[in-house]
This record gives sequence, C-alpha cells and structure tokens, in this order.
Amino acid sequence: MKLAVTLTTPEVPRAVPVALFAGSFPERLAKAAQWGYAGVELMVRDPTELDAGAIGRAIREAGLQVAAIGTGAQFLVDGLTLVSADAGAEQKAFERFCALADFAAAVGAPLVTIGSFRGRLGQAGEGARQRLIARLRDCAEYAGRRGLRVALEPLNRYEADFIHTAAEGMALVEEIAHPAFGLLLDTFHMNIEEASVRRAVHTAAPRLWHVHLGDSNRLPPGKGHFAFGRMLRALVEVGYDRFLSAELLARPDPDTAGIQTALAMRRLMRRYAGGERGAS
Ligand code: LER
Ligand code: MN
Repeated sequence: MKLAVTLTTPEVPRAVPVALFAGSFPERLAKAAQWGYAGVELMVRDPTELDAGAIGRAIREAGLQVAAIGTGAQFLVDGLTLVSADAGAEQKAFERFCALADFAAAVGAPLVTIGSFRGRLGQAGEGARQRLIARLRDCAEYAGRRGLRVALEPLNRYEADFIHTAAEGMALVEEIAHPAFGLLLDTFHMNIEEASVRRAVHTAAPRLWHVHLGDSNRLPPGKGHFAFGRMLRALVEVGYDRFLSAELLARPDPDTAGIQTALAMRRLMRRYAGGERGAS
C-alpha cells in the first residue's frame, strides 16, 4: 500500500476544505515528498486551464506518482454534477468528466474518482436514476478506452442520496457491468454508514481501486475514533496494494494536517500492513 495526499491544481480558485499542504503547487509537491507520501491525488477544476505536460513533469520531478484525479471540485466550485435538473448542466458535467479523463491520461493517473460529482437523484427530476446509470456507464466507457478506470465512492447519507455503502456500490458495479467501473472507499464515510469496516472492505475487494483517509471527524488519522488498524488489516487480508489517499480537513492548518497524517499513517502501516511501498 502506498500513501497519497489530496492537492488542488493551480487553477482551483479557493481552498477546497479537504486539500492539504499550503503554498504554490511546486511547494506543496515538495512538502508531500518530504513527508513521505508516494503520490498525490489531484483535485482538478477545469483541466483546459492547465498545462498537463508541465503538471505531470513537476510531479515526476518531485519523485511522486499521480494516484488519482478527483472530481470533488466540480461540485464544490462549479456546482456541476453528472445528474441534474438542468439537461444543459448534465451535458456540461459529462464534457467536464471527459476533459478530466483526458487530463488523467496525460499526467499518468490510473483513475478518476466520482463522489459528490454524481449529483443527487432527489434533485434531478424524473428518470434521474436511469440517466445517472447511463452517464456512469458512458464515463466508464470513455475512461476505459483511454486505459483508465473510474472509481465511484459511497458517500454518507448527508452528502448523497444514492450509494452509501460498499454493498450498494458493488450492486451498482454489477448493474453498470463495465470492466473500467469500480469503487473507492473513504474511511470518513465508512465510519457513518458501514456496519463493519472489515465486511465492507471484503465486499468491495474485487473492485476496490482506491481508498480515501479521514478519521471519524474528518481530521488526520488518530485524531478521531475510526479503527484504522482494523481497516488496514482488512486491506491486507484482501491483498489491497494501491493508494491510501489523505482527503481530510486542513485543520488546524493545511501543513499540520498533512504532516500529522503522514506520521500517523506511516506508523499504522508499519504496525498493521508491513510498512509502505515506495514510489517505485
Ligand atoms: C466528499 O465528502 C468526498 O469524500 C469526496 O471524495 C467526494 O467528492
Ligand atoms: Mn472521499
């Protein structure tokens, strides 16, 4: 397992609450590498405003990998969601997904994640469920053709009205029935929705492609009461060997949260997961 940290790309206009480290983009990359992260998850708003070549180069030069491209800024900054009451906005959101997937391929990211970017069925009018399923399949198809994967994230009941648990996520994976479509589990959401952390990991295991880290209160691991040891043991049991990506509140400040997370996770990974694997 490898540790990653969520960073915003330079075009994201204001601080996203779950992006860590302060400073310019190169400074944040340098801090991530210095504190032992192997990768970064990029929270991108509009990739057409970015030079993918330069971003990819800066990440490689810092000795980091791109763990994933996150879509949270679409919703947080632009209010764009894959399903919406406004057909024009739905189309724009899908076009944004395609641009994000192109960006992911250009910077060497293996996957694009979908959390709040999916939208709320209850606010998207008649036929919302079927439209969202079709859109997610289109996303998997678009990403799959570029050698990428799409990881849908079960979210807690306060942030989403569709797919809260690993079991619901796996039922959706079956329904979408596309090899490029799988899941991302976020410990913060799991703490609210899952009856058993271990069972959730085992349920998602065949399509578990990414993990987000945040304690029960969305602070760095160890600052709340989520059982990270249990989570890591379950991940070891199912042979998970991908990224654990810190996506948590930048409190008391973005640097402290990034450092506390690195120190706590490196300790936990040594104890429960036989250490970390480097950036190789
Ligand atoms: C939102 O709470 C979250 O966890 C993000 O990964 C989804 O956009
Ligand atoms: Mn998350």
